Amino acid sequence: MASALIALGGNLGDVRATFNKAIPQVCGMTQAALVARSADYATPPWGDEQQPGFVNACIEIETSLDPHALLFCLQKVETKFGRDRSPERRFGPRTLDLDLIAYDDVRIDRPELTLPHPRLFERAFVLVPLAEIAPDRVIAGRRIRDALAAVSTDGIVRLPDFGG
Ligand code: PH2
Ligand code: MG
Ligand code: MG
Repeated sequence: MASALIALGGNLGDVRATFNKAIPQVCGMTQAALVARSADYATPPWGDEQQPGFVNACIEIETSLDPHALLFCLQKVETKFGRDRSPERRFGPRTLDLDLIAYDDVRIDRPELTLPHPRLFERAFVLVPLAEIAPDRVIAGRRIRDALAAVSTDGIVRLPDFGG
């Protein structure tokens, strides 16, 4: 079994409800156990500021799928929750984004999949939820809590528990 870290994001529709439905589907489809789930965070849009704010979260799963098979499942779940890549602009609005951040200590450098995620350390919207569930995990030689300390978390707000 491998430990995979997945970042969730979205800014169209009821994103928190989407997360709550998508997470069990990811686990079911990837023969995975959910190890940890962060809180949801409201985050300012990064990369393309002309769009609504995002909700972001991270999960850790234990899976027996290899990284490519896992990526394929994540894309299927994205599509199921209304993700349509055809009209999408880079860094633009989306219903559900499921990004594979790390898979054990595996390194892959291919057009369809780079592991660990190449932009992980630039993105407070990934590091904040990740530091909640895996502060001492070392990815590409950096401890997540240290990577978080090096970025600005301005505008990121932890949301109260869902339904609470
Ligand atoms: N995802 C993007 C582009 N910008 N900004 C935030 N805050 N959160 C995201 O998940 C996000 C983004 C494209 O995947
Ligand atoms: Mg993304
Ligand atoms: Mg993505």
